[in-house]
Amino acid sequence: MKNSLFHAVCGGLLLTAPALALGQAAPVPVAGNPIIKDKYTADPAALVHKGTVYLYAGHDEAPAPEQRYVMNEWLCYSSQDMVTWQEHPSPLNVKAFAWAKADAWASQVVERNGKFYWYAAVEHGSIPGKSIGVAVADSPTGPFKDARGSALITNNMTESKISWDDIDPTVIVDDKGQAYLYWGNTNCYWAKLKPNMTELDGPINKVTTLPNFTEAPWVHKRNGWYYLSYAYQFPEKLAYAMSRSPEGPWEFKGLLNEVAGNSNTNHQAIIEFKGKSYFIYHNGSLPTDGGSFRRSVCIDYLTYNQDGTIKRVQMTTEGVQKAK
Ligand code: FUB
Repeated sequence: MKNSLFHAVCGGLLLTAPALALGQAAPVPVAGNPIIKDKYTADPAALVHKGTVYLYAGHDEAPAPEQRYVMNEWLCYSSQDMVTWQEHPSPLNVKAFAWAKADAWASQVVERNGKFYWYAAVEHGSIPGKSIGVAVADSPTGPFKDARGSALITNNMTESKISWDDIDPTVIVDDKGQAYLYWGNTNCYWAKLKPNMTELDGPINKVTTLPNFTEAPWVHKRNGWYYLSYAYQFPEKLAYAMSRSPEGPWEFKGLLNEVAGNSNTNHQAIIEFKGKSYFIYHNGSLPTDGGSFRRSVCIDYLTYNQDGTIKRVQMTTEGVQKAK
C-alpha cells in the first residue's frame, strides 16, 4: 500500500515506519506478550480501582542458569488501557514481614473501605514452612506495612505432608461484605476473614471437588457465579470450577488453558476492565533466559459462554489491544 505506515504496538508505544519496498523483509512487530520485557515477572494478581488496573507480580531474580526460585520482592505496575504499563517502585519486600525469612511468592491485593490489603506467601523465619502474611496501605501503590506483625496463616495450622501447602492466597469480599481467603498447594483451603481483613473468622476448610488441584487458586465473581480457577497437574495447566456461593459446592468445569510456553508453573488473575475480561498469567518465553525460574507476565482475553462457562483461553504473542 503506497505511503501507508506500518504500526506496531511496543510496550504501549505506537511505532510507525514507512511502507516496505517490494522484496524488502517485513519488520517483525514487537509482540505484546510478555507485557514486561525488562524484568522477569511471575504470579500475577490484578486489582481494578478507579479506572486503573494495578498489576502485582513476584520478581524472578534467579540468574541463568540457576534452576530455583530467587524472589525477594514484589513489583507493581499500573495501566489505564491494558497495554501501556507504568512501573512503580517496589511496594513490598519480604523484609517488610520481620517474622519471614525469604521467598516473595504469589500474592493478591484487595481493597476494602479505602484500604488496600496485600496477602502474600513467604517462608516463615521460625515456624518451618510457607506462611501467609498481610500488609496494608492507603494507596494501591503503597507504601505497604505488615498489618499484623505476625503471619495470618502458618504451616502448623494445616495438615499436609508438605511444608509448602500454605501458599498462593486469593481473597474476595462478597456482596454481603463477608471476606473469604483461599490458598493452598495440593490442598485448596478456605476460611472466612473478619471485617478487619487481618484475622480469620472461623475454621479452615477444604475445597475437595477440584480434580488435580496443584496451587494458584483465584476466585472472582461475575453475573451471580463465583469462579475458582487454579493450577491443574504439573507441569501446570489452568482449570476452573463454578459455584453460586463462595462457600461452594464447587463444580469442576474443565480446563482454561494449556501448559504456558517454557514454564512448568502457570498462575492466573482474572479481571473485567472497560467491558472486557482479561486472563493474566505467566510463561517462560522472554528471551534470552526465560523459563520456569525466569517467568514473564502475559495477558490475553477471556471469553464466557452464554451459560457462564468459560471458553478455552488462546495464549498469544500479540496479547490484547488497548482497552477504551
Ligand atoms: O512463584 C513461586 C510459586 O510458583 C508460586 O507461589 C506458585 O503459584 C508457582 O507459580
